[in-house]
Amino acid sequence: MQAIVFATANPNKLQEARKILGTGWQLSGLHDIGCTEEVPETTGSIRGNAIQKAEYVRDRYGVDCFAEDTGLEIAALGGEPGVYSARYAGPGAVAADNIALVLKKMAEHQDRSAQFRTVIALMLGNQCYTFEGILPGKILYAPQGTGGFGYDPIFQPEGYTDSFGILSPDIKNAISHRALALQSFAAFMRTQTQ
Ligand code: ITT
Repeated sequence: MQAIVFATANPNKLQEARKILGTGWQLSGLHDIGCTEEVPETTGSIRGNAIQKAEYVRDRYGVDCFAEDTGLEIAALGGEPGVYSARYAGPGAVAADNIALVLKKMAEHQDRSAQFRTVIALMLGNQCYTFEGILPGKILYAPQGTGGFGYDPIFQPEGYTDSFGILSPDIKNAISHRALALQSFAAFMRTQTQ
C-alpha cells in the first residue's frame, strides 16, 4: 500500500484521484492532515501553482506530498480562464458563475476548441517532480448534464458527443487530464519503490 498526501482541499479532485489510482494507494487530503488554511496559489501559472502548493504543504507539515493545479484553456479566449479557472468570475465565484462568464465571453466565437491542463507537482524529500495531462475538447453553447464538477457540463472531450456533465465518472476517469497526469505520476512512483 502506497500512502501519500494529496495536497488538495477539493473533495472532487480527491475522489477522482482515488478512483483513478485504485487499490494499492492510500491518499490523504489536506483536511486529513489538519491543514484548513488557504494554500497560496499566486505564481500566475498552472505549473508554478502546483509546485507552490506542494512546497507549502511539505514545508509546513513535513510530509512528502503531491499537489495539482488544473485549468481550462480556451483558444478563442487566449487561453483563459487557465490559471484563473477557480475564481474566473471573481472572488467567491462558484462553478455556475464561472460557467456563465465563459458562455457569455464565448457567445460570438465560432472556434470552440479548448483543453483541460493538469500539472501535478510531487515533493519527495527535497526533490520536486512534475507531471502533465492535457485533454482536448470543445466548449458547448449551454451546460449539459449535472455530473462531474467545475466546468464539466460545458466541456465535451474530443471523440465524444456528450459533455463531462453527462458522460459517466468511469469514462471521465479513464480519459481525463487528471487521469493522464496521475498515470505518469504513478508510473514514476513505481520506479521509486522498486
Ligand atoms: P486545490 O487547489 O485545493 O487542489 P481548487 O478547486 O482550488 O483545489 P484549482 O486551483 O486547480 O483547484 O482550480 C481549478 C478549478 O478548475 C476548479 O475549482 C474547478 O472549477 C476547475 N476544474 C478543475 N478540474 C476540473 C475538472 O476535472 N473538470 C472541470 N472543472 C475542473
